[in-house]
Amino acid sequence: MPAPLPSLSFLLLTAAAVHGQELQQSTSPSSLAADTKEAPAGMVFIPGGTYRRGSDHKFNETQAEYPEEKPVHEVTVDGFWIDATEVTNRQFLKFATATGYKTQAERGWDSKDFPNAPPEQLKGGSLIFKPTPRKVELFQPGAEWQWWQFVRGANWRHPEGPSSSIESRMDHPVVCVTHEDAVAYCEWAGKRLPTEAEWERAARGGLDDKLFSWGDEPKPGNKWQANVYQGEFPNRNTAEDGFPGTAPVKSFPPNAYGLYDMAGNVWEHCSDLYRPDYYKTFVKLPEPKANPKGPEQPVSQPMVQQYLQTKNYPAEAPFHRLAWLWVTKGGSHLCHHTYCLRYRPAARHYSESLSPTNHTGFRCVRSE
Ligand SMILES: [Ca+2]
Repeated sequence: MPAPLPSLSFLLLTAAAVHGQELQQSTSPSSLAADTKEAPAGMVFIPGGTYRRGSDHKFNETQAEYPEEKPVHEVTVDGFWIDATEVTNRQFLKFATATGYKTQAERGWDSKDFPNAPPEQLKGGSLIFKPTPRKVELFQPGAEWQWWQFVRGANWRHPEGPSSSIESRMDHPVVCVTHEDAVAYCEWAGKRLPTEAEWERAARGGLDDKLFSWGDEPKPGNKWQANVYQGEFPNRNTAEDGFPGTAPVKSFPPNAYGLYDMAGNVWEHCSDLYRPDYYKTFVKLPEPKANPKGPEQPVSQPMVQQYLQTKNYPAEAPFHRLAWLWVTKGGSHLCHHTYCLRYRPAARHYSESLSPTNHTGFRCVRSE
């Protein structure tokens, strides 16, 4: 079964009053958008065209399944520019300094959105990975709470909590940022988040039907091609690839388009809403299918859990935007082949803005 992302959706269970309400607008730095008449430095042009999106790869019986990637189908995207690397702490600091922007994890949550939540639960923070002391059963319901903890005061400036710092990690990807935080940065930079279709086009580097962004071999030449997790997840990280956590961007070879860390390191926010059945509905749409922007109706994590069990979504009333699921791509330094073999271009996962994590970041694109 797919490994779920831990969620703070429980906040919403005590906040029925917010259903149907719009999210309070956060500080928008768009008025400070940079003047970018030409493609900025650090971007790579991805040619437009048609490619085969998704994967129907047959994994062995010891591995998880990834039905959300099926069926494989053709998608056409226009050419676009994309950042060669994930947005770094150095870059995000420049944005935050210029605009005064505070991320969701820094601001915390608004009591108007969660009138029944205890004040302590509204303080800002992020989900932080903590290794378990011993081997654990990975796939039982709620198993992920054994290695994810919500830490007050954990945010992009303090990725493991108040006593941690990015001082020695300025070239690492920024983490603990939500979809909205990433959008705010993109607007300031005169860019935008990639669509899921653009992201996979870029990650494949022209290699349709290949398992990884470098080919089908997990470890060609006995060399790790991405910052992922080695050893026994989640209790023993051997960091055989050299990095027990995030790595500085460009620490591993680029793909054929010259893009770094399209596999592993941190999950990357896309502009699409996430639905696990999106590809199944997409292939039934009438032509043309160029430049798809994802499903129109959001789902929440509880809705997805019910869908995975029953193949039907609950008839749920409109729910808070903070619980909308947004697509993330690429996998992270916490992906292990037995549990989350998602450092593949076809892999799909999600974020919700209730749950910033210290293995999720982003990169930006610009239209041609
Ligand atoms: Ca690693």
